[in-house]
Formats: sequence, C-alpha cells, structure tokens
Amino acid sequence: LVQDWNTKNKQNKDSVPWFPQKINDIDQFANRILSYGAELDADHPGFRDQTYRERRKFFADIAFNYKHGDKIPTIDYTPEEIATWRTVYNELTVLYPKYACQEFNYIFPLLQQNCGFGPNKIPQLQDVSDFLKDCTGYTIRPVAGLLSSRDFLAGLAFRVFHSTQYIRHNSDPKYTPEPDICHELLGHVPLFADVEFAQFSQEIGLASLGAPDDIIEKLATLYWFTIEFGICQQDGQTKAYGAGLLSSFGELQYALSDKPEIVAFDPAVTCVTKYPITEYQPKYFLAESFASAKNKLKSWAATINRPFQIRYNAYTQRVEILDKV
Ligand code: NLE
Ligand code: FE2
Repeated sequence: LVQDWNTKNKQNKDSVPWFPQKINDIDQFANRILSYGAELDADHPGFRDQTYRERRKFFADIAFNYKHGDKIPTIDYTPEEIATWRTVYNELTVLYPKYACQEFNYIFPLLQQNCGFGPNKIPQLQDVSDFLKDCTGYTIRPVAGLLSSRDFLAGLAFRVFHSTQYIRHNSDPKYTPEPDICHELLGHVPLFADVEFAQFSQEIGLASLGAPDDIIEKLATLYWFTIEFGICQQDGQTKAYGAGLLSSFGELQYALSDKPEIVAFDPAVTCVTKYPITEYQPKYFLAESFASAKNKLKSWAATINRPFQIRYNAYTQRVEILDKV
C-alpha cells in the first residue's frame, strides 16, 4: 500500500514542500501559469494583434481543461500558422546537419517518417506523445504557458513533458522569448526520444521533488544551460543540443559563432550563473561531450542533501519515498 508521504510526515510538513507522488497528481498544478498564458504582456509581439490573442485564449483553454489520460485535442492550424511553422522549419532544417549534435540528427528523420514532421503541416502533440512513449516512455501534456520551475521540473520526474500548443507570432519567426510549438517540437522532442537523454532529464526532475527553493533554482539554472541552451564538443566541433538553440534559427547561428562567451560546463559554477530570458544568451556552457554533460550533472545532483530518497516506479507511475535511517 502506498502511503501519502506528504500527510504521513507531519513533522516535515513545513520543511518539505508538497510534491506530486503519482502521475495524475500533476493535474493539480498544471494550470498554475506564471506568464504568457491567455494574457499577453504589452511588449509581446502579439499584444496588438486581436486575432492572435483570441487564438492564444483558445489554446490556453485546451490546456486548462486537460486531465491526465485525456487525448490531446487535434488542432486545425490556420494557413498563417502553418506558414510561420514552414519558415521556422525550413530555416532550421538546413542548419541542423552542421549545427545540431549527432543524437539530434539521428532522431530527426524518424520524426519525419513517424510523426509527420515536414514543412507543410504542424505535427499534432498526441502523435508526438505516442511516438515518445514508444521510444522512452515520455509523454506530453499541453500547457498554457510558463509553469514555475518547481512544477515544470516535477513533471520530468514522471517523464511528463509540458508542451505549449500555440505558435509564435508571425512577426518574428527567428526568435521568441517564450516557448511555442516550434520550440517544443523542433527543440525538445527529438532529444526526448533519446534513451539516455530521457533518463538524464528525469533525474533532474526526481532531484527536484520536495527540494527547498534554493535547490530548485539551481536545478532550473542547470536545466537552462543544458536542456535549453547546452552546447557540446563532437568530433572536434561545437554542436548544439539545447532546445532553445535548436528552435531558433537566429540564436542557433549566433551561439555557434565567435560572438558569445563560451566557458566549460561545470555544474557547481553553472548552477549559480544568472541569465537573461528575453534575448540571446551572452554566455554558453560547453560540455566535452553530450555524455559528459549528463554525467557531471548526475554527480552534482547526487550531492543534494534530502531527508529522504526517491525512486520512480514505472509500473505504477508513482514515486516511492524511502526514509533515510
Ligand atoms: N528562443 C527560443 C525560440 O525562439 O525558439 C525559445 C526559447 C524558450 C525557452
Ligand atoms: Fe524549452
């Protein structure tokens, strides 16, 4: 019998923040959106575009009503939305052979063959979720906008990836500060199909469960400089594996030019580095290899001190909490 550790350990109630223990607990927090949900800020490129704002509201409602186990609704993307996708897709796919890491380039054709990736159609999240589930057990949940770091990372513990379903405003296809369907599908999805990367991402998620705020911030920063903006050496060349780079044809070229500062990836240093979220990164962390980034992060995560241990049970889709003695 699985006990609810959150209520059982009353003495820890104040010191250990609530966290999901089974996969459908995610329903309880997936609607806590920080920004960029249905309401767009005044500096957002779509702020003055009433049609775009209404469309964003439509997508936000789908995400708000979504419950674990539901099929993700199929979207009839408009010709304008498909045109934006086509621009992003065509610009990026010519860059990938030179700029993307090998793992990414290995998986990309599989997405073209199995999930309808191509310039003329925006792939449907449910199809992509089914594909990922088959590859690594990852599934997708639609989300209306940015979640808190704590909530977003908790999803990864269950191999659940929160994905936006709307597309960026057509006025600036080469870069958007907020995630959109191009970012999720072209940036994140390919590597979530990689067995080791999937495991690496889940480990960040498991490390975050019940962690204090300062650790969450460090994990979120590490996530930012690896899964979002990581670069690595491969065969003597610098390649991108971060999703924020792989979905922005502006930043992808900039990141691998001689303009930004490049420093060696070191979790202890990286985790306390500040970063901007609405412009190209001034600094990237370079891993000796993709595998090295994963190993270093794993070793760093192992140093986090928690009053309990956590292990994921994939049969029950629950986390098991083991008291330390
Ligand atoms: N800047 C990225 C893009 O344009 O695709 C999105 C980053 C989301 C964190
Ligand atoms: Fe992202």
